[in-house]
Amino acid sequence: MVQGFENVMRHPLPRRAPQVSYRQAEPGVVLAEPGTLAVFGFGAGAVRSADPRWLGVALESFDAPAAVEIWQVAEPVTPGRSGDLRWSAGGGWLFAAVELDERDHGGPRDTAAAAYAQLCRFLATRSERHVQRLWNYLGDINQGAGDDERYKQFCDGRAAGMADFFAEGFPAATAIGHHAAEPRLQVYLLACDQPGQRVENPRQVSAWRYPRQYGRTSPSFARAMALPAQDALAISGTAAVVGHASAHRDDLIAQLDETLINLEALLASAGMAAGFDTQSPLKAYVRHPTDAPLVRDFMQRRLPGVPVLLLHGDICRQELLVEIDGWRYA
Ligand code: 3EB
Repeated sequence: MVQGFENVMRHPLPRRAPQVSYRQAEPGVVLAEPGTLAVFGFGAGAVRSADPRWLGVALESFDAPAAVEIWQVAEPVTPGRSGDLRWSAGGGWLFAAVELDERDHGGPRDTAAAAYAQLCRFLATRSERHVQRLWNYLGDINQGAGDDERYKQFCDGRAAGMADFFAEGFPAATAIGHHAAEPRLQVYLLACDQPGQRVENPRQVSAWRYPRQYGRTSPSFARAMALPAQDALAISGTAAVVGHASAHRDDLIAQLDETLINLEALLASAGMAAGFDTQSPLKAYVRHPTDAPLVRDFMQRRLPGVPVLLLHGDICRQELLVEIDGWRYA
């Protein structure tokens, strides 16, 4: 019907969320499947691919053999490159990734500024400019004291590189430290041609309002993002932070308990049913490799059946031992 068509043009159907899953598979096989927007491997041993949709994340997996993470959409996907960026787009969705060597940019601040400036410049040329979710991985994240800590320098550079691109609000994000030999900053994102809805956690001070003690530049992220069709929640890195303070120093299990309470609070805040399920892939970033079995046991006990990728990563506050991020489909 003509009237229906016009209505669709003015109020396009919300874009269905990409399907995110973990699988034991060769990247080549998954990249050949229709609708594959991105594929991620983890750690130095991951099989490589020259496809722009492939990203080798600089975090080691505690699982052997390590799974790959797959993003799939319902429509055909076009890959491309632009400067240091690799990207792919299909069905209104966009994956973009940039990897920069800090030695080419002079430290975490200027590297983050360069990465974000490139990403924002590219996004401005695209219809898929509504960033839903961002991931940041940088080396030695806790090195340096006070405002000089590398994470805080990264926060300064990220904000400078973003400039006013996220003036209406930040996307959901994760920032984790890796232990790769090369000082690489990896930033990748999921964007859409329709806006999502930012979600905050009533138990936590919004990160962009953290008091001065956490650095010159408040971290630029929302606690979660409800994707345009409200059919999935993209959950930012979530740790044992209550108010703005870290809770349960030196107590791994208490931090995990607190983190689960925060995750549930986010689901409630998003108006979603409680709990995670077999369709809700999560990642647990574990600071000390010796804690990995304890984290795995905890997750299996408290979130049975939930796919969890266990990764070795440093949380951006020295006292935090574990952080969880991921997805909940409605
Ligand atoms: C926190 O709650 C933990 O700087 O992008 C979590 C998620 C954290 C994202 C970021 C930092 C970031 O403050 C740290």
